[in-house]
Amino acid sequence: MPVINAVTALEVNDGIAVITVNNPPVNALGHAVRAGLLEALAAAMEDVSVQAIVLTCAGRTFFAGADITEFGKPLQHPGLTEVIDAFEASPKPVVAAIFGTALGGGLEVALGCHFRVASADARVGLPEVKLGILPGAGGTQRLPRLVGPEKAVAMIVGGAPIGAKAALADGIIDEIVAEPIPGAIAFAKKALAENLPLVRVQDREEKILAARENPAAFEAAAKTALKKLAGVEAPAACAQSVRNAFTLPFAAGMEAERKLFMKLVIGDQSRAQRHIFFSEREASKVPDMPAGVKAAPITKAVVIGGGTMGGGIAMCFANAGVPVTIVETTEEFLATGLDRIKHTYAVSVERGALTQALMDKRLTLIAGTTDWDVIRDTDIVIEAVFEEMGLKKEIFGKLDKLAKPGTLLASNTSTLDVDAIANATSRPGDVVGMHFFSPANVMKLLEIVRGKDSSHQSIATAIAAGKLMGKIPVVVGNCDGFVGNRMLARRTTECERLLLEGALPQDVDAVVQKFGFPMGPYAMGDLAGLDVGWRIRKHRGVKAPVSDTLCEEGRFGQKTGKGYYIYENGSRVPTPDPEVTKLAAQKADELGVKRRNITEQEIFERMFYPMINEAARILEEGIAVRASDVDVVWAYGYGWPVWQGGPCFYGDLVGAKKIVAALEHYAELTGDAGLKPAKLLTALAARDGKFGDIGVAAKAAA
Ligand code: T1G
Ligand code: NAD
Repeated sequence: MPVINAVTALEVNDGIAVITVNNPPVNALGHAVRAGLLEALAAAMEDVSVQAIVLTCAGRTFFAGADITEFGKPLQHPGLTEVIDAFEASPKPVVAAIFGTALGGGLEVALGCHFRVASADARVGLPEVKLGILPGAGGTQRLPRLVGPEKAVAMIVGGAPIGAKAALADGIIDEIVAEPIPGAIAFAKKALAENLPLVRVQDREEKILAARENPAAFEAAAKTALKKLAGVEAPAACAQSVRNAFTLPFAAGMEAERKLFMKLVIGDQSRAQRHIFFSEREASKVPDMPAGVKAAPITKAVVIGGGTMGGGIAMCFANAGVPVTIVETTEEFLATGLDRIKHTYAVSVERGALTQALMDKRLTLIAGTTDWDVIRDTDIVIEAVFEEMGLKKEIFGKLDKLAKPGTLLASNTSTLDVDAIANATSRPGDVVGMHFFSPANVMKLLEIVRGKDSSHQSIATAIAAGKLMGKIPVVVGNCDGFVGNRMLARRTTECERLLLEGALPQDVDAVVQKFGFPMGPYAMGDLAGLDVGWRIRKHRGVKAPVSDTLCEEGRFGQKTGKGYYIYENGSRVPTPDPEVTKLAAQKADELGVKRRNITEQEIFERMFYPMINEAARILEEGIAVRASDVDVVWAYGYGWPVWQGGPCFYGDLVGAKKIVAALEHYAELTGDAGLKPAKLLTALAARDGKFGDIGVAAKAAA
């Protein structure tokens, strides 16, 4: 195939020019691709034998968007808009042959073509909002002209891709074809034979006229799409740009889109979201993993314990098409666990998030037993029984006797020593922690806890199992609370102190929510159940006077109708309870703690800086190999807003110097040595350094 440049080729056959881009892994529209496309188009224009053009890619997907690694760097010409305008202006029909994903700039290129065909499993979308930007090459101006402003604002503010069938129904693609390239060639020939008009999408006004007359429907759709996104810049910019599509002429709308794009792409929120995009992909790369280590296949699974977590983990396997068996102590507990799974699926079907057929199929993959013989023939076992070391050791001892060699043995423990659990077997190399987050069938994060004897293959297999279940695996070291819970414990300690010193739960929760968390620490405690933390504190001999008393009074949170808040009549809405303030004042009096007005700024600093400090210790100890891993843990396991980048990314925005100064102040104020700045943080402050500069370091040098 004649080569245009390193990533672009052009082949002419029977009057049809096929332009193919090959830029692995996802055909990102980097500079070379853009230049190659323009050159290929010019060549096809010049070649009089060419009557129509097919645009496509080689490899696993159509263009997956602009090259995100080029953002923030000087633009190299031609820009994407220039390329799209040239294809759109072609007097020869241009047909886009879509397969895999046409995302962002990839869909924008396709919208610049006269026609689009796609394979049945293709997905198309404009996910730029997930990177803190908006479509910057005409997507907000062309898509509304094809699907109408209401649908366009939902697609662009939401960012989720849609399937080929829906895209056909919406008029985004013209035909679903069995084979993308032959299908596109056939379509091009039909266009020539039937002399189909080459209407540029930018000239199609019929779908935006109604909104121009009466924007009420659009404004309602925009309002719905923007719900719960207050304070996030990109979604609002996306909605405004779609509004421009029917209130401004095309060229003015394009200009406004470019301005919004340039403003967002240099902003902290987009930098934070791009940081999370690349960090989640980096997190499962284990620096010392020898080349050639292959994950063992996962074709069947067993979960020990069918409770809150066991049930959710079993659903993850079934959702991934892997047959799974739950082992419980009694038929009764088994029935309870299986019923809970059925109920969870039924709720998804009711909400339209799952078809009845898929629910039924998944349920056929989930079995239950009290007979441990099932362990003899499985590829992976995940234990999710009560958080008691004795019980876990007993279970792993039994697994050691029954499981065939090479079976991955994992514990879902949230706090216990994985090495101690592994040493209850004769094969500690086959043991890892696989720490899921509740609800396990929903939360994306999976902390893979590497024990001191965990083999590279066990780690590789756990990562593969996590990806198979649609999780974001992060490999962490073994310590108390691993990465996430260890940092959370610092915040929980401050929560107890702030109550004693005079802060109200609703004030602290408001500060954390204002930052972007879906829920504040007290409301989250009430949701998870205050008894979980109480059991762990008792186990460790740690006191929390206010929270312990609440638990002694049976106030476990939502599940008992009272915790830090009151939940009237089973509602999930937290209502402040003056009884809690009274209790805190009484405890403060007993402990001689002086109560005072605490500013929002102080609440903010004590909610976030101790966690960032603990992240520095975690990096010092090599429990996390990258600062970005800590950010991924918090973004996907604890609700840290992605547009705030994660604890380490955010720490860099604030600056180590400021954080160290504040921590020294609070360490003195509270007498808590745990608040003293970590060596690494002090070193970063001294050299004006950033977590982001640390990169991969087994033990980050202070
Ligand atoms: N640019 C640069 N690198 C990219 C990339 C991109 N757009 N997409 C993926 N990669 C890298 C990724 O980091 C990884 O690298 C490898 O490719 C495989 O990705 C003007 C401005 C396409 C669904 O937001 O959603 O267009 O780790 O592991 O699971 O309006 O990648 O191997 O070194 O994710 O099969 C809009 C982003 C851009 C889509 C494939 N596009 N990509 O998923 O593979 S903004 C997006 C994805 C834009 C225009 C604007 C997914 C995927 P490494 P992967 P995957
Ligand atoms: P749970 O009490 O809801 O369920 C535990 C289940 O284990 C019960 O159904 C019990 O019958 C079963 N079980 C106990 N002993 C057993 C045995 N010998 N054989 C088979 N089954 C047995 O507890 P959970 O909340 O699902 O927690 C399970 C594990 O997951 C704990 O280690 C916990 O720390 C961890 N975890 C919990 C959460 C959470 O938010 N709940 C989050 C992450 C990790």
